[in-house]
Amino acid sequence: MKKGSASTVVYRSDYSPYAWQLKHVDLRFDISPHPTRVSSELSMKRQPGTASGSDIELDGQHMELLSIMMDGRELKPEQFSKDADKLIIHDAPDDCTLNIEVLIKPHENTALEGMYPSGDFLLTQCESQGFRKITYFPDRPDVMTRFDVTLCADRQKYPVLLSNGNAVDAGESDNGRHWVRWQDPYAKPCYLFALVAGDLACLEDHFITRSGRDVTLRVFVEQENIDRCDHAMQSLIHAMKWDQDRFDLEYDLDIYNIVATNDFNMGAMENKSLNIFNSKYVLARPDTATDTDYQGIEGVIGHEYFHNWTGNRVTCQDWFQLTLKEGLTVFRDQEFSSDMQSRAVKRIRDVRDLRNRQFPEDAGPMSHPIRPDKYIEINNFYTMTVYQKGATIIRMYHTLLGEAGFQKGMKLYFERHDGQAVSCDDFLAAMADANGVNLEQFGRWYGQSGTPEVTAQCEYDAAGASFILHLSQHTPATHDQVEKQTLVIPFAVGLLSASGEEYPLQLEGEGSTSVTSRVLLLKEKRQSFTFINIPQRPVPSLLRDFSAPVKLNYSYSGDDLAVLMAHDSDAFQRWEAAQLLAQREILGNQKLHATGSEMELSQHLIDAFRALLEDRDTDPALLAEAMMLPGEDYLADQMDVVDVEGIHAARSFVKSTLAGALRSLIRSRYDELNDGAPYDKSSASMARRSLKNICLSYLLETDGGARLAEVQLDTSDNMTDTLAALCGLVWTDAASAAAASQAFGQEWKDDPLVMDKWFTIQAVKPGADTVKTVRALMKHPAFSITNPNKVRSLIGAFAMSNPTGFHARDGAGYQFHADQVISLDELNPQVAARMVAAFNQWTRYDPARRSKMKAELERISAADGLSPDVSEIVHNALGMEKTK
Ligand code: 7MF
Ligand code: ZN
Repeated sequence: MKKGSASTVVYRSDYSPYAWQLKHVDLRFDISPHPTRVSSELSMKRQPGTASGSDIELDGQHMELLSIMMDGRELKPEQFSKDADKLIIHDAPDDCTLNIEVLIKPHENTALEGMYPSGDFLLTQCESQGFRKITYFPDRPDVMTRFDVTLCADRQKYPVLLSNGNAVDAGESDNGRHWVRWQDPYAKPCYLFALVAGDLACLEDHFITRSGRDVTLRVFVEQENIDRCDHAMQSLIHAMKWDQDRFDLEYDLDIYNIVATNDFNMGAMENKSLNIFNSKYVLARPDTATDTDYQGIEGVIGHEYFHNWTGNRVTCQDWFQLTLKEGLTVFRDQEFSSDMQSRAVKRIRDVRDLRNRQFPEDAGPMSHPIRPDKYIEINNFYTMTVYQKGATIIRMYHTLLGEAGFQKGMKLYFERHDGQAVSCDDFLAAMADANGVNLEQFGRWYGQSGTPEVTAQCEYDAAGASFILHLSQHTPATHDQVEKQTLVIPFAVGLLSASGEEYPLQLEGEGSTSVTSRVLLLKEKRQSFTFINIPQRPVPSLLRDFSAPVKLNYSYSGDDLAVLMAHDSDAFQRWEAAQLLAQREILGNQKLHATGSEMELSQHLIDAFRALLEDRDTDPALLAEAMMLPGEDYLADQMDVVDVEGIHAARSFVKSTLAGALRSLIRSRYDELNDGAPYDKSSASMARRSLKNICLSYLLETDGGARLAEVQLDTSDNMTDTLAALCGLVWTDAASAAAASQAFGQEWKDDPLVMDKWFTIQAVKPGADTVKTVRALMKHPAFSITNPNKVRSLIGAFAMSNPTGFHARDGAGYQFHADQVISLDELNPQVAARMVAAFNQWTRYDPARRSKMKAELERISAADGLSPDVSEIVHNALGMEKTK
């Protein structure tokens, strides 16, 4: 389905309120696959004080208009005008009622936006601008109204009929049809509307809120999945309790429904009281879902639940303010997961994600501030920047104001804005006013793109027992913005003695203190901080807990890193030191590889890893994170011109050399963790599995490793251990790999989520040949180009997570990928736009690869009827050349 409409740029500065108030809307859906009839009644009132002109502008696309009435009279052709995107009603009275009837065709909808089928049921996805494909409506988040919805469908085919709010009435109609009437008492923007119709099974439970409200909780899934809903339900109950305990926020309706679908463009959607989820984030059973899946479900269920206050009760004035709800809700789901699991491990994973994915985005052609100033296709701005960098900016408020101050700000935010559509400025004002502080300079984080660099220099005065920390900041120019301002950067530090004790941090001019970790505020271009009563030259522990989303320039000595790794009281910092050590080792070897010299491993890293393997006190999940070498993409990001093969070779060399040097220690840790205890999903067990499987991945680099993996595969009672063993065999090209993979594929051929894993394992196998495997797998019966999960797990995984495959020298990976983007764009522009972003870093490669990628971008750009989604990304990517 092509969008067809011309690309136009939308600017944040052009915002103006809608001229009409929508007092109420009544919708009726006569549901059948081809087509569905949608009847709406809109009660409109002109906003007092708006400019004259009495046209009513409604958005609408891809639908057949059957009739329009105003105040009970059919409109004559001259009373309205209509084009591909809009319906304009002329000369409307100040108070009027519109009745509109349209036909839509859910079964022709492959874009999965608006109303569409999944399996045998029908559902909707409206954020951000999908409602305009359902009926003519002011499709903008600042138009909030109460919805009454009647769904009418065949009882046999669609026994379950769901929408937002409360089911208030139901009955039978002719021809075996039935109807259900839903009423949502809260005004909401139309992007939060949803309906679901089908033959779904449900798991039910209850949650009694703090004030005694008995909420019915239901998880709806296709019949065969009913035994995979328990973890989602438990996660929902935990989320509801957590939001009361930590944020003082309670649920506000008597029903909370969750529906799982295999066909979804993204993770999940927070529609009021009717969340819709990608089945990946609902369905779990020990034999089908990994520990990462279980944690992902908890996080996403939490995220959508938390939106009920941060997003639904208080929503966004316009889509430029997306980070208002998303950055804040990601911060809330991160805190939820931290409180439920291990805080340090969660922090490490979030920071790794930000560095691996958001930093490159911000240095590339799609660079934008967390609150963008313009867009062509808003769907392209659901980005790592808006979500993940947005969450770090909320985290910085928290760091600056403390938990109590932050909660005071949240309370004022809800007092002022409940029921409103507001802006990021309103959030900042609530935080500032509640705490009596000025956050004006801090507000620059909303408008400035790019990753700031902070440079640290240390000076120790032995005679004066003082230590001076010189900090300076600089934000490099980005593709979208050249001039950069000075930011407020909360910079957390500690100072350690050579034997690992932490010194009290007393700044010059202050009284004595026992505090050993503190947050310095870097507000100027450069600032110096003098610490006194420091008896020996200390090892600085800088940017503790990653207190700001910046790149730190500081050259730690190898000895400093060893001290931090062994002793820092901040677990995040111990991990960071291990990563820096490993990164140096790998990048050093990449240089040797590039000059044709023999690669070598220093004793430093071997000693560091030995210490990890002998550590019996630290959380095994943290040890596992520390043993995980930096990824090839992150390493690539540290180089001016990416050396694809060199990075792969150096990283493999470091891994296998470590494995060889420490083999017996790794083996004994593996054996100790591989204790045959039956599976359980406690965090302690997940932690042990993660360390066990990291050990296995090292052992697979040594003789006999494959045998261990084969035994683990045979005896495993859970998907985490199974997948770790299978991945290990496939990626190391073990003799048994092909048979093991074939057996797995056969066993799970009818299970879409497990088959996604199977596609990914094969798609990310390193090497220039993998493109052939991927091409062949596209013909597998379990693959489907119209299913976003399949596209992501095969094509996406290959292009984004297989550097030696995608960047194969002959350009076969690029060509394959461009072909897929072009055919996908005709079906699902949103997913195609996500895929084409694999080319965004093209200018960072050698000339031969650059010109091949550029040629593919140009080929895509020239394709017929390209969607605005793909065209915006490609256009920006090609524009990158000028700035290089
Ligand atoms: C956790 O934000 C973090 C982010 C929009 C769709 C879900 O609730 C959402 C929706 C996109 C990208 C990431 C996420 C979501 C969307 C997401 C989900 C869980 N409002 Br697009
Ligand atoms: Zn969200």
